[in-house]
Amino acid sequence: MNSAIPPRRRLVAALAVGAASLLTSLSLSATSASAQAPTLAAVGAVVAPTATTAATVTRTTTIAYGQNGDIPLAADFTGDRREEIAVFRPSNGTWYIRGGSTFPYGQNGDVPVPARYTSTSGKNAAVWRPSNGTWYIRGGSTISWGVRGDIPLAGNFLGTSVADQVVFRPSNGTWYLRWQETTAPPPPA
Ligand SMILES: [Ca+2]
Repeated sequence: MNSAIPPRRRLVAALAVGAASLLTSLSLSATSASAQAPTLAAVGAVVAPTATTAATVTRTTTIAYGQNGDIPLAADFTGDRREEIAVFRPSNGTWYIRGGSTFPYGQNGDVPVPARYTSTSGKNAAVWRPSNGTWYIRGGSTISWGVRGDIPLAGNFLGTSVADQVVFRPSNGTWYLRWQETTAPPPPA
């Protein structure tokens, strides 16, 4: 068997065959890995898991909503306990709520501060206007609280049924909180 080929040449030939086989194998492996790799997600598509444990799967997604200059917001406007993706567009003072409504509220320069200010199930659209330190709550009150230069925040800091109006004043590092609460009725006369 191959007795005409000197032993050294047989060894070289065998190595060449082995190398070719290895290259084929690597090529197949690369093709296989490529086929399994997640493709670049289209907008809104869910990307294949990037990390897994026995109990947790991490997923990512991308959603195109809004444009340059918009202020992104996350709040449950619809009252289903899930936050909507939303943006406030300063250029036209309009709120765009994904899966919800689009409506004008506020003006350029306003700071959006959505929160549950009223007893509705969802959060109210609201803006704080730096020029006059006023809160404008859609479906609620207009409240003067804060001055130009303050940073407004909305949150339930006091544990009442609705959100408080809060401003942080950078110049003195002070928080100014405003809230409403029900007092006990006066004793009978
Ligand atoms: Ca919602």
